[in-house]
Amino acid sequence: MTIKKRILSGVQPTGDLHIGNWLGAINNWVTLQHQYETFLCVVDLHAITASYNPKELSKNTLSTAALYIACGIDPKTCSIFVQSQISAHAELCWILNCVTPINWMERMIQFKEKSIDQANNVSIGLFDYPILMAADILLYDADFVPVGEDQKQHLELARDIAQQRINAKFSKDKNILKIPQPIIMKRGSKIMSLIDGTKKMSKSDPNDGSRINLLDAPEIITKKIKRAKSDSSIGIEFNNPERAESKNLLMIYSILSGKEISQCENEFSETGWGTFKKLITEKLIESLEPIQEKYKILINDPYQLNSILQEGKGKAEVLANKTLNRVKSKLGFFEIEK
Ligand code: AQP
Repeated sequence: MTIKKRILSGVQPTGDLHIGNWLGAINNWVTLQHQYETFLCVVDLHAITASYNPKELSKNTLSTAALYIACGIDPKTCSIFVQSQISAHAELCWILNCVTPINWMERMIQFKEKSIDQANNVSIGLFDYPILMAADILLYDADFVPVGEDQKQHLELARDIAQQRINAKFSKDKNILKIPQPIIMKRGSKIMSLIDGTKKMSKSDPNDGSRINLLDAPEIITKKIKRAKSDSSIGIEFNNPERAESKNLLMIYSILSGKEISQCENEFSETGWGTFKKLITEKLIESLEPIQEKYKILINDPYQLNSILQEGKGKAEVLANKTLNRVKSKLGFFEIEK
């Protein structure tokens, strides 16, 4: 029997999951889940790095897990778990904090971008976000991490910390931590905002009209696409740098329809925005309908969801504690003799 390579990934329960999270992350996991041993985390400790509502956190955590499954993740094949349920994440994060130079962190683009939005309310947690993410990945000896464009720099950091600050410093022979490789998914790796094609579609954008949420009703989708930014040109193009919104919507259409970008470009070379918006609205509604139906069933069965998360926790915890103990032992922590 060949042993499957392992992947790990996750989404923050920071609000309503949108088509960027789906097409850029979850949809790729669905493709990869049978080829790899798959661990999927709801990263709730990351979700508190910006201001949040404690009344919503637990609800969003459950809803995110339900959406993984509604989008096609098979809980019989994959381990789905909640990050805060496994204390090894926070513990390894602290150890990694203590070996990572601060100037490595000052380069992190996502921190710079997000701290602008948060003005005077930037937490140490937001600054530390990439190290917690490194701990998430490294705890599970992940071989691969499927990442979108926006997370590439964070994975690079995780690799550097593991190699240069742990393995090279604390072990002469065998690696203490496995060095993960990225799986860069090309299509959908950056879905942009509906109201500004140069900005990433994001859960935390205060304007709900900037994104299509996975649970948006058909009439909301219709309204959002109607109001989505367009331009005065005829034809929906992909490669014109002046037309970011056209590129973004064509990309979304191409993924949802399963057609190549070039095929879509030909199909819509003479099409006006009004017609194209109608077609993409129909595609979105049709694609999200089965997800929404499955979600409704799952979220109304908290007993089943809990038992899936309980089982995922059990499998994840064994691996996480094993890695944490290996790191602590190599880094010189006291161990009680048995
Ligand atoms: N717009 C996007 N296009 C493609 N992929 C995206 N992802 C997020 N937005 C897009 C991918 O979704 C996964 C999980 O994201 P996350 O929730 O952990 O954090 P994020 O990247 O910061 O996502 P958001 O929606 O922008 O959340 P907030 O606003 O809370 O920060 C990642 O794999 C990411 O690449």
